[in-house]
Amino acid sequence: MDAIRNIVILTGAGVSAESGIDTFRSEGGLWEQHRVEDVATPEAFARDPELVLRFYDMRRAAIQTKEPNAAHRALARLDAEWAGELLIVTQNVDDLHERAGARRVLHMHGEHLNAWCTECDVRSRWIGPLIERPPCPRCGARALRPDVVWFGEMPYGMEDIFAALRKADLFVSIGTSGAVYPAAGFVRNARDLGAATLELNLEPSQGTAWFDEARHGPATRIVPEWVE
Ligand code: BV8
Repeated sequence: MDAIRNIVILTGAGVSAESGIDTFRSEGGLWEQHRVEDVATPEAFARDPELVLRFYDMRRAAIQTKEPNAAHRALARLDAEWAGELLIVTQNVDDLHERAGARRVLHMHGEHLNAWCTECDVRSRWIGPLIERPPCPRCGARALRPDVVWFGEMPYGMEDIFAALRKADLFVSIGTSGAVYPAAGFVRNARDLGAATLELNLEPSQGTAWFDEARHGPATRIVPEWVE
C-alpha cells in the first residue's frame, strides 16, 4: 500500500457475520415477523416500546456471547500498526471491533451496549435489559432507550467522517450491502474527494460498480489477506 497515508474503512454486518451475529439480510431483514425497518424507528418505539425494547434486549444479550473474528483482529492489527491516519467507521452496533483491540472506531449508528436517557440526554454504558424500564444512572428517570440510530434519525459523527474522507487516500468498504444511506454513499464521496476505493464483501454490494476494485469472499479470509 505505497503512497497510501490515510485510510477510511467502513464496516457493516458482514464483518460480524462469522462471529455468529446475524446480518440484516440473512434474517431477510425480519425479526418476529417484523421488518427491521419497521422496528428500528422512533415511530415504532412510540407505538410499541415493549416490542422495540425486547428486540434490542435480545440483540444486546446475544452480542455478549459472541467473539471477534479474524477480520476484526486483522483490522485491529492494522489500526495498531498503521502510522498514518486510519478510521474504522462502523455501521454495526456490536463491540467486536473494540474487543479485537481496535481503537480508532466510530459507531455511526450507535452502540447496543449504551443506553440513552431521553430525560437528561446522557448516554451510559448499559449491558442489561431495558424492558423493565430501569432508572437512568445519571438522573434516575425511567426514560432509557437503546443508544442506536434508528431510520430517520441523524447518524453519529458525520462531521468527523467527512473530515476523514476529505483526507483519505484509500476508502475500504467491508461487509455491507450498501442499502442504507448516508453510509452507502460514502464510496461516492470518497471517489469525488480523490481516494482509491476497495470493496471487500461476500458478494457484490448494491454499490459495487462505484469501487475501483472489489474482492469477494468471507471476511475472515479476504480481510486478513488484504491487511497482510
Ligand atoms: C438519515 C442501527 C438523515 C439499528 C441501522 C430513500 C432513499 C434513500 C435513503 C432513504 C430513503 N428513505 C429514507 C432514507 C434514509 C434512510 C435509508 O437509507 N433507508 C434505506 C432503507 C433506503 N437512512 C436513514 O434513515 C439514516 N438517517 O438518513 O438521517 C440524515 C442523513 C445525513 C445527514 C443528516 C440527516 C439512518 C439509518 C440508520 C439505521 N440504523 N442500524 C440496528 O442495528 O438495529 S441500519 C443497519 O442496516 C446497519 O447499521 C446498516 O447501516 C444497514 C445495512 O446493513 P449492513 O450492515 O449493510 O448489513 P446487511 O445485512 O444489509 O448486508 C450485509 C452484507 O455483508 C451483505 O452485502 C453480505 O453479502 C455481506 N456478508 C454477509 N456475510 C459475510 C459478508 N461479507 C463478508 N463476509 C461474510 N461472512
